[in-house]
Amino acid sequence: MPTNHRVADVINSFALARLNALLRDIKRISICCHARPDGDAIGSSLGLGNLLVALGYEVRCIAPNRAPAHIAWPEGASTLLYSFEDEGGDVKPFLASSELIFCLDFNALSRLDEPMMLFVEALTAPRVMVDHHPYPAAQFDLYFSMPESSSTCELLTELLLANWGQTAISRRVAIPLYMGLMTDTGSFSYSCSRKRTFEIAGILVEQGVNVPDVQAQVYNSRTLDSLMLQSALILQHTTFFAGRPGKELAAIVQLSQAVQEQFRYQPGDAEGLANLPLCVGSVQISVLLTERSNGTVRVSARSSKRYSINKLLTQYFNGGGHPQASGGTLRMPLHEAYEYTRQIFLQFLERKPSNSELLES
Ligand SMILES: [Mn+2]
Repeated sequence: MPTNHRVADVINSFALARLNALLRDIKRISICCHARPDGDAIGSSLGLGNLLVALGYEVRCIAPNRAPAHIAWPEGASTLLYSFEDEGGDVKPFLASSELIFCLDFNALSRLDEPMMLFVEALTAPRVMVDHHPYPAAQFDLYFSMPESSSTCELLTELLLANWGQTAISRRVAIPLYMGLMTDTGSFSYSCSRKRTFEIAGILVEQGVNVPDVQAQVYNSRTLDSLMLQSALILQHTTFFAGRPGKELAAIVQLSQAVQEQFRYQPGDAEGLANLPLCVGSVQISVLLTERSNGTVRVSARSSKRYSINKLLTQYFNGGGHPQASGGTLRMPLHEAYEYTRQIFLQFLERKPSNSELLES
């Protein structure tokens, strides 16, 4: 895992001065987020995009892949949001002629996935990273990195407050930022929610966010297929293991290509699925294995506060992330990925000294 020591881990006046110098006398700005964008990636992109448009810049938010509908609704999405894979709105010429590139919610260019990564890597415009994942790569010109921040949207709001003040956060800036804050924290339920997260949420509400409306747009806008997919996966394609019968400690959900076809799977349909087994009292670790059409398997792992899994994901799954929410990729068929994952987590759970504490409960 590459590390970098020039990283500014707080929003200090030196970093802000550099940002403002980069923004001076330029016109065209691209905002990029990670592949298979989530609420935090799209929310931070649109929040910053709407603010920069209000300041007079020409802006495009470019995600590697198309954003699912449940997160692509905030104002600004229809005019600013494009995907590299669709190549709509001349994204390549726009990117190539951008004078500044914001990189939001990712810490290494590889998170753009190959076609877009290779394209962006070759550009000479300065890159400003704003992200809450630990260990950023040495691929950016300016860093706003804060791993203790719940989400990129929390950190970005902090940055906007520090540089432009609360009045610059209009309703159309606040709504997407709140969406990302809400989705990355599981509606403020995950361990990443801290005092400052609620303060930031309060500021966004003060700027005009309608809380139940955002909640409904994101979570009550699913298709029947996606609900049926989720139900079928839990009923037929989830294995609970480790611990004692009835008190299993771990779960693996397998989302095969066949099941994806059966339920007309769309990106976003599995939203929240990796977390779902954690709602069982005994379950401390949950893994979603998604079979991709290119033959690889996407690994999405979640854990309770008792276990930190990001190092394990780096070591065994070509990935990484947050202590309680990490991802990776396996280059093997799904059934092998399942066996491999089960073995790794069985060993991990057996090795943990905190197991004794678990047996008592
Ligand atoms: Mn995030």
